[in-house]
Amino acid sequence: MNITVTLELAKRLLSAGEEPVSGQQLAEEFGISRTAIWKHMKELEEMGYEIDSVRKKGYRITKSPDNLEAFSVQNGLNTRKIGNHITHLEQCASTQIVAHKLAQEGAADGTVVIAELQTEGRGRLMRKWDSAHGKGIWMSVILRPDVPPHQAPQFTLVAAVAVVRAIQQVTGLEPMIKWPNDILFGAKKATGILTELQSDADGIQALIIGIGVNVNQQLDDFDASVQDIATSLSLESGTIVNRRELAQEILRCLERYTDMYIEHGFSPLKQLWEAHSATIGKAVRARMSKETLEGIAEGITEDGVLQLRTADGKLHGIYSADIELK
Ligand code: BT5
Repeated sequence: MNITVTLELAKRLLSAGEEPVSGQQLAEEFGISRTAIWKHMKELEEMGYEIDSVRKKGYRITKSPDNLEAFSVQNGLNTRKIGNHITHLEQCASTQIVAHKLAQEGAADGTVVIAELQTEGRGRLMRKWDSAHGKGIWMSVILRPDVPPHQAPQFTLVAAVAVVRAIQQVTGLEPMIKWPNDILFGAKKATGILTELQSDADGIQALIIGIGVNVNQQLDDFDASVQDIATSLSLESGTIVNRRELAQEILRCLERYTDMYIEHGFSPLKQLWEAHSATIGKAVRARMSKETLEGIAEGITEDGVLQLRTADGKLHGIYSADIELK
């Protein structure tokens, strides 16, 4: 059975929506027999699709499996550019690596790479990102904004707002953002964001925004090293969350908020970010490469720099650090 044809058939039926498509018509369009069409339908059912075969009228997909195949994410996505091109991989080392390569080869603004499994998912400073098979959303989005390189870190904050909004929308949960890149429930991390940059003398060539969302892991799906610090949307909500719906909403929100940022600057995003912040107003410890500072996180600047006031009354601008809430 040719899997590409099977998936093309799924795409064809999904684009027809509620309308059944006859076996005869599919057979003609695909240049194969009606029996072959029937066999592909059985194959799709094995993949987790639910197919209604209406006598005389044809086939209709009533439910898609929980996968992040490009066409099922694109179906009903309705974005202008983010997600127009999606590369979906069953497995890769890291979607960041794949996206960097695609960006170098000229991939369009808004191209997305999604994997079911990452064997070498990475966090900041080359830390490991645990990416269980089929349980999360492991994706990288290539953006080509016309902004100077020093604004790149703001995209991490914009992406955090987008992911929080999408999680709220799809699950009703209320996550918080810990500066700069963690999305938390209480003290436990459900999402990490990693923004990487390709730039040259002309400025930003591409931003690669890596988003890792723990969606349906149960505790023992996590690597032992993160079991105490990680959580998933399923653990928080007590239900299984539809990864496809969530991935779509993240892409929509990412488009909405990056557009807002590019048109109106950081101010409106700063307000949204602060509204979801777990950091502002709190006593924190900021570990940087050379020093550690303790104090009250007073806010973020228009540039997304964290403002930390130490006990001696001094205000420090923190550009990059690991923050511990005390
Ligand atoms: C991050 O780094 O939080 C950024 C994570 C970005 C992951 C995405 S997945 C798609 C794309 N492809 C990639 O290869 N990466 C991106 P950082 O702030 O450095 O946090 C890393 C730390 O989080 C680790 O050292 C662990 O302590 C913890 N951690 C690792 N996996 C986790 C998980 N699944 N859930 C919660 N915490 C985790």
